Order: sequence, then C-alpha cells, then structure tokens
Amino acid sequence: MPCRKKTILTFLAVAAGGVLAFSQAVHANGATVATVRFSGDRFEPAKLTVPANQPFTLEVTNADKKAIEFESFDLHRERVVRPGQTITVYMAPAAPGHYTFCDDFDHSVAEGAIEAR
Ligand SMILES: [Cu+2]
Repeated sequence: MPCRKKTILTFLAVAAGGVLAFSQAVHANGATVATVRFSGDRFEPAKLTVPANQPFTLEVTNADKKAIEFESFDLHRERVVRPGQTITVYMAPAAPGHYTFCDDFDHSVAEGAIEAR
C-alpha cells in the first residue's frame, strides 16, 4: 500500500530544516549508487540526489531492530528489509523530479525523497 499523504508535510519539514543532502550518490563502475540507512525510526539521509534519465541503484540498509518495508509508490518499488540487512534496489531511469519513499510498515516514520536532476 502506497503512502503519499505526508509528502507535502515531509517536504516542508526537510526544506525548513535546511537538511538538503546532495551528492549522496557515488559512482562505481560508471553506475550511480545511492545509499540510505534506516536507524532510530528515520531514513538517513532523508533526501538523495541522483542523475535524471539514467538507471541507478539504491542500497538500503536497515540498521534498526525492526523490519521495514522500503516503499516508493512514485518509483514502483516495494521491498521488505530485515534488521541488519542491506538490499539493492534497481531503479529505471527517472525523469527530473521529486520521488518519495517511506516505511510502509510504519507510517509514523518520516518519508524520504529522491531528487532526480
Ligand atoms: Cu506497501
């Protein structure tokens, strides 16, 4: 089940906090790999930037003690991540834009966002 309701609130919170983390994406073998870590009921960083119109991979590490369901309704991905596990999510090229993701097991967790530019 997708979770979009908090998108605007999350975006405003991120903007207000000025916590715009850029260059989280690193290049390995020519491919963009972005990483995000879940711990303490939050995604870190809360915002990732990736190149638009290029495939990329997202490595999601769950460093928390509970399972999460990494879900991006916008990017059509939904994967369970067990405690201590790192998963690799292959993403299709994304048009420039703002794509949210969340823990679909717990909607009290603030959404994260991927900015394709
Ligand atoms: Cu879901």
